[in-house]
Parts: sequence; structure tokens; C-alpha cells
Amino acid sequence: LKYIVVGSDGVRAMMESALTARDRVGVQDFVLLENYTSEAAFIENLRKRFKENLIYTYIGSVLVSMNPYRDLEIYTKNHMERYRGVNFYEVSPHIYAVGDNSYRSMRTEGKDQCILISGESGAGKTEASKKILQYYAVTCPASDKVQTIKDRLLQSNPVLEAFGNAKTLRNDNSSRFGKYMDIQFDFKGAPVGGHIINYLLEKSRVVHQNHGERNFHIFYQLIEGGEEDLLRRLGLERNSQQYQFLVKGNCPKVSSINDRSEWKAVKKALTVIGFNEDEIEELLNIIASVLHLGNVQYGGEDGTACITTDTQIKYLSRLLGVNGALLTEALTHKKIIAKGEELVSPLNLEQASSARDALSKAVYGRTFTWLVNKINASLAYKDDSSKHYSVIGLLDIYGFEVSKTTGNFEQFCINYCNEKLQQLFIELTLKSEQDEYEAEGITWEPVQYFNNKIICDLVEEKFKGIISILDEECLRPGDASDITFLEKLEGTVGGHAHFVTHKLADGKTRKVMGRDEFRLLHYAGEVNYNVNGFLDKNNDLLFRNLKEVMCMSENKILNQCFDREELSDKKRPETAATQFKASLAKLMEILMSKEPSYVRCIKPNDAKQAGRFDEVLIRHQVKYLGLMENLRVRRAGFSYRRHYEVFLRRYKSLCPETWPNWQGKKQDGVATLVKHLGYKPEEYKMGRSKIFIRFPKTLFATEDALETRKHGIATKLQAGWRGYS
Ligand code: AOV
Ligand code: MG
Repeated sequence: LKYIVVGSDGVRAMMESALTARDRVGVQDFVLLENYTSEAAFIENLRKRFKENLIYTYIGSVLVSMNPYRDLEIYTKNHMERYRGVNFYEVSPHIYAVGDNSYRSMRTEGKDQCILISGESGAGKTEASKKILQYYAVTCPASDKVQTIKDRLLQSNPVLEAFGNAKTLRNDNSSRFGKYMDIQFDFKGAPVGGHIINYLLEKSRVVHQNHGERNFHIFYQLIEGGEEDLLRRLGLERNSQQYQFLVKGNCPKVSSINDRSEWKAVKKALTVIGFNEDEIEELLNIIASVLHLGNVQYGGEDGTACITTDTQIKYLSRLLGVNGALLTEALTHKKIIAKGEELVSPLNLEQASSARDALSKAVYGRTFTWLVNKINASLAYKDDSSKHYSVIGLLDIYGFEVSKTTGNFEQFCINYCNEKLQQLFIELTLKSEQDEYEAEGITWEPVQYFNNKIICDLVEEKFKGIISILDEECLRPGDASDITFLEKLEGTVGGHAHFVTHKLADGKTRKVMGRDEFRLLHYAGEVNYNVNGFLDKNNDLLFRNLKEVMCMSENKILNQCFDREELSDKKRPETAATQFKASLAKLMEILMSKEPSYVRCIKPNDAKQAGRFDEVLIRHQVKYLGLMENLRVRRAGFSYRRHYEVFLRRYKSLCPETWPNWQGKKQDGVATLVKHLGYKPEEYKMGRSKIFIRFPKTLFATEDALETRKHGIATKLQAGWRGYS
């Protein structure tokens, strides 16, 4: 190969242009940052890239994703093709690269994968998980049968979002349930099935919404989009503000949401998933019933509740397929069985309202679970001839909710869930890093992390964790209340470094905190929780007579949701928090058994606005997500590692002995290559299958040499074209 001489000025200009590009768009992997311990440099890199709409950056194999709050043209079919089967480092960072990498690992190593997406509410987790699913739907092999499954997998999203997402202050489409989805692939790598596990739906939203928030999307979709005769049949008016369960947040419309077109999408999705007409009808009967229930008004003298108008009961009786008189009775009386005898006593106004709310929540919550089961049935892998399949799991949960106002029981659960995930991240990133050095026969020194295990323990430890104490109060007969629960907490975990109440050690009180609050110092920030409602929500009880009525329902869905066996069950059901804790423990087990990939989502501002880089907010997330430590671990030993084959393929042109092809062992080729490049012994180590490079500047120099060479060739070609050669 002959090079044209461009003169030393020309070379400098070319090198400078390569460098300026890096100056402008930053580095695509944080490990390449010169000043890797500097948080300022980290943030600056994020800022540069964000400004150029480069929302993705790696820390090694972890993908950091910034929510752009605008539609970027980076999710086209062309983009998908570009990432298919290509090595992580050869193309710019992308969520598709993560998807593709997991897919390839699953295919080549035969190991089940999982992709863990974390970040606070509104950071872009749900969008990321949808992008990955779309990537598989488009790029994986397909036959007719597979196409059906692909369609169903994709269409499960609009349905679950309609019933399980809502507008909150933080996110117009906030997931109010946790979701873990397995995608099952056959031996050809085609998606052939799926399975979803859902976690604790925030069902209190059915009866109450904070100011500026809405109930679940489906209610507004039905009211806005439902056809005239459908609404007539359901007895609904086309005005969401008529319904008590939809007015609490004073937020009927959201500019980013078109309820009417969503309604159409949801109906179509239900059909694709395989719901028949009857099932859709019964499902909508239930949704309408919840709205009617919300409008049941109580009145009554002498303190006992009675229902003042029978309009709602008439609709409810028809839509739920229950006896109106029995329902009325159950909404105003309570029945207990004592010593084999039935005792019926009237409810006062407050008790009756909460019975009505409990029924509404139970009906909605159980219907949601039914919906997930129904979707699972339609996604089930049906090929009996070969039961074997590999799995990629996608985890998209509700993000951490930091708020200036106080949180409630549900937020406590949501944030606890995020603590657990962070714990898993810490264990697995450290562990896998260590494992890799070990496997490659390289020694290293571990880096210190803030370990949030202490907070997980505070919440979940047996006997002395917050959940145990809550359960204890829930089971205690007599005067147990939310306040006695708080007192018990003070007595038990009062001295804990991550737990605070209004009481100060010297007996004085902290003025800024309410007497019915406790504060947890979460890994991601401080949150105050108001104990009001903790006992009730944790007990999650429904009066016996309401259950009895529901068990008689002729609505086929409810019939499956309310089982007569519940009535004869003597054992007390597990509390909500304990069930949640157990389901999270199981989730951790599932995730630990798979090979993880991480997507760490960052929210650029609180205003849901494009182009706004709120540095304070971002710095806080970088801190609590542990990204700096993550980077340090990655850099502590060797910041860069590449399989010999990949390294050789990329840089072989830089050495006459390896160019155009190296005939011997790849490892020997790499050894020859780096010797030629002048790598010093302390700069790298040769592992069993990879080369480990300690300093990024070594790799930088090599990258620059490659760049210069490419430019050299380009200049030569250009010059030739201009006729100068
Ligand atoms: P979350 O799942 O992390 O919050 P979402 O994925 O719902 O957050 O993202 C919130 C909103 O940000 C979306 O509705 C989009 O408008 C926008 N957005 C996110 N990612 C992208 C992207 N890649 N491109 C364009 N817009 C995006 V929560 O469920 O509240 O924890 O609980
Ligand atoms: Mg979400």
C-alpha cells in the first residue's frame, strides 16, 4: 500500500478533526474518559451527548440512557438492521445493542438472559423495554405461527398499560404495577412464547388520586372513546367528571394523551391477544361497575348508612350479575361469624364508604390479575414436541418515587422494590466483574460501594424489619392502629441510621415532620411516609358478605376472581406487604439464575421537557445509581477488554504482520500487533480469551491511529478523484 504524503500539518489537522469530534460528542463509553474519577467530567460527557441527541452511553457493558422527551429517529428498521449481530463496540451505543447482545449470548452460550431496566419514575424504563421487545419482534426469525406470538407479545403492552398505567405528577404514562416478562425462544432463535409476572398493582388509585393525577387510563379511554350504544348499555355518560372515582385529581385531560385513539388501540390489542366478544363485554361491564360503585352515595340518620338512590345499584346488579338487594345489604352491613353464628351489624357512614372502596379495589385488582393470566394463556408456548426453550427476561418496574409530599403505603412498597433491585445490581456487577478477572486469570483490587443492604434489611428483616412490625400490628387484636404501628417502629428501629421520625434523641420533636410520619433514607434519597392507611392496606380485607355476593356473580370473569373456597378458608391470608416481599424474593431468584444486562435510565428534568439538562437532578441520579463506582470498578483493574478475535479484526490494519490476515492463533496475532504498536508491559495483560487494557489512553492512541489511517486513505482517494495523485 502506498500512502500519499500530506505533510505533518495535514496529519495534525486530521488528528485534530478526530479529536474535535470527540470533544463535541463526548466519549461513547465512560471508561474512555481521561478523568474517570471526576463526577464533573462524567456529567459533562452526558451533557455533550445529550445536546447532540446522543442519549445512550456505555459504562463497559452497562447502558446509560437519558430520556430525550422527544421522538428521535433512531428506532427505524434500518437502525435495527445495523445492530443485528454486530459487536457491542463497533457501533454507537443503543438499546438495540443491549437487546442484540443478550440475544446472541443466549444463542451462542445457551444461557438464559435478563435485561434489568432501572431508574426513577419517568426516566424511560417502560419505553426501553418496549424498544427491546420491538427489536426482537422485527429481527428474530419468524414463521406464521411465530408471527402470531410476536403480535401478541407486542399487543400485550397497550392492554396492560391501559389497565395498569396512569398519569402521575412524574410521568404521564406511569407504570403502577411491576412487570417481569419472559420471552421464550425456540432452538432456531424464534420467539415462540412468553410469560408475564405482575407485581403489586397500586389499586388505591381506583378510589383516590392525588391532585394533578388520574385514575388508570382505561376509565378515560372507555368514556372518551366508547361507542354511543356501548356507553348506553353500560349506563355511562361521556363525561369523566360525573364519576367520583375520576374527579379526585381534578385532571380529566392530559395533553400528551389521546384517550380516544388509545381506546381503539386497546380494543384492537384485546382482539389480537385472543379475547372474544363476550370476554370484552364482561371486562367492560366490570370497568363500568367500578365507576358506578364510586357513585354510590350513602346517607342515613342515627349514624347507620343507607344507600340514598338506587340508580347505581340497578346498573351494578345488571353489570356484575348479582342480586341488587344482597349487594345493597352487603354495602351497608357487615357480617361476621362468631362461634358458628352469623352476626349482622349495620355500618356507619364511614365504614360503609370504606367497604364500598374496598370492594371497588378488590374488583379492579383481581380483574387486573385475571387479565395478566389471560394474556399468559395466549402467550403460552404450545409446542409439545420440544418443550425446550431459552429465555430472555425483561424487567420493567415502577421507578423510585422521590417526592416532596409524603408517600403512602404503595410508595413505600415501590421504593422498597427499587432498593432490592439496586441491591441486585451491586451484587451482580461486583460479582461478575470479579468472576471475569478470575476466569481470565487476572488479579485485581475491589472498589468500595455504598451497599444499600442495610436499607433492605431495615424494611424486610424477619421479626425486626418494618414489614414484620407492620404485620404484627395488623394481627394484634384490640387497639392496634396506624399510630400504634408508628410507635412500635420507633421502639424497634428508632435508632437505625436510615430511619427518622419527629422524635429527636433528646426528647424534643422535629418540627418539619408530622407526628404520623416516618422517614426512610433510601439509597436514592429521603422520603417521608405517612402511616395513615398502612394497616388497612396491608390487611387488604373485604367484608365477608361482600365476598359472598361477588362469589355469586354471573359475570364470568368475576366468577374466576372470587372463589367460594375463600369463604371457608379459616386461615388468615398473608398481608399485602408480606406477599410483596415474598414475590420480590422470588423475582431476585429468577434474576440471579440468568445472565444480566443493565440499562440505567436517567431523567433529565422534572418538567418532562425536551432539551432541558437539569444538572442538579442528573448529578443526584448519577450518584445514587452508583454510576461513578460502577465506572471505577470497571477501571480499577483494566478499563477495557476485548476478545482477541475482535481486537485483531478491528486493528489488524495497523501492523504489516497482521494485515491483511493473521494466519496463526488470534492471541499470538494480538501479541504481535500490540508489540508493533509499542504497548508497554504495564499497560495490558493477556487473559485466556481477551486482552485487558489498563489505561484508556492506550486504546485512545490505537483508535486515533486507526482514525488517522482511515483519513489517510480517504484523503488519498479524494486526492485521486480530484486528479492530484
Ligand atoms: P418509566 O417507565 O421509567 O417511568 P417511561 O418509559 O414511561 O418512564 O417514559 C416516560 C415518558 O418519557 C414516555 O412516555 C415518553 O414520552 C418519554 N420517553 C422515554 N423514553 C423515551 C425515548 N427513548 N424516546 C422518546 N421519548 C421517551 V415509571 O413507569 O413512572 O417508573 O413508574
Ligand atoms: Mg414505566
